[in-house]
Amino acid sequence: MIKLSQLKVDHEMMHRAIELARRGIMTTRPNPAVGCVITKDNKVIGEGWHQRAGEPHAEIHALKQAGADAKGATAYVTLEPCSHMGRTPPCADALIEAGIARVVVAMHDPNPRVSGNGIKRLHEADIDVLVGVLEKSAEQLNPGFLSRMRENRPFITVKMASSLDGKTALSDGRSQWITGSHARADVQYWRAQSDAILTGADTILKDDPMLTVRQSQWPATRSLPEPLKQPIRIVIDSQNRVTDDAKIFESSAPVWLVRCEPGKPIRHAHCHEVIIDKAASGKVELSALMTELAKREVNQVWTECGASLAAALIEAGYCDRLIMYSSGQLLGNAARSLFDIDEPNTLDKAIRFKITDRRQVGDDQRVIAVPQFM
Ligand code: AOF
Ligand code: ZN
Repeated sequence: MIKLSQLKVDHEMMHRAIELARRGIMTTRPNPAVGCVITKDNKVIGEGWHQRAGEPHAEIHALKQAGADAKGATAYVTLEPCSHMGRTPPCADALIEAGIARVVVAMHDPNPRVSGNGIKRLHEADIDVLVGVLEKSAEQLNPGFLSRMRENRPFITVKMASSLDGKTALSDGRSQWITGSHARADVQYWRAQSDAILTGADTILKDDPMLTVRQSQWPATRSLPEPLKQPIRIVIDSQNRVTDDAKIFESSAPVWLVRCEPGKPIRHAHCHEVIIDKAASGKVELSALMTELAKREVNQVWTECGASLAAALIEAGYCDRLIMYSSGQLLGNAARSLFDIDEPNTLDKAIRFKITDRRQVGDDQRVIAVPQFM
């Protein structure tokens, strides 16, 4: 039996480990963000977080700080310590070698190369292991990594911006700018947490966006990740309509053109074609695209697209989170609507989301919603 006072300390320390892990959410991909705290007599003697794939894991940084004092100490880790030889050696072995006596873990690592083996190794070395402390909060650190490991597809956030009456553009397509600069700065923060920004050829041809993370638009209240890792711009271009002169090619960040067959070559050092089967609709088969993105280690996708791709993603079940910004304007009946979906026959057949967060961003409102399965 663990004493109540020890459970309280365990929560506090894991809370700190989660805070540390959060520092990595914009830089660790394709690896998960992980934090670690090492304590002796309930006093912190080492802290660490994973910073970049290829560099040491959270436990290694924390062990280094703790030094010889790690013998007999407790380690708090937000993810099961790894047991495999990846880009770096196994953390479970490092904890054992350092003489750690107790390990508190927030959640299992669903990576099939680890998946319980890290914990098993610690048990075999007679280390006292407790799993599940602040598990829900730890899960929220890495929605993309967890989705890729569990569902074999990325975690997808569909972002849309509209007027107060749910319109995204005037009937002639003009849409810049419906929401204000604060909302656009907020978008920068979400882009920076994503491995990729997904859009369609229509948006490229109509709005000609750059889709990069830009220092000039970064929210003043947050620090810019250093060094900044630009997301991959993924464009669904089923009919090979994107050409060399699109603005996305003005940035050196990677572009993946998702096509059903090869098109005219693009002169851009980091532009790659990704060939995906055509669906009956004549468009890219979304399920095949998702599998391909998982294979390419894409964890989190942020979409900035039009009404038809957004609707296709929602209808295919590839929208894990909706982020909607809305301004105070009214654009009227003839203006374009947010989602290109058919009207349900009855209200109870409507696609439903559950609103989980709502806040003011500058002059606009931001709503976060998750799909509600009935
Ligand atoms: C940990 N601590 O801080 C992280 C872990 O290629 P590698 O060596 O970087 O291993 C990557 C895998 O290790 C990753 O897919 C995930 O399963 C685990 N991440 N594990 O013990 C850490 N970042
Ligand atoms: Zn590790």
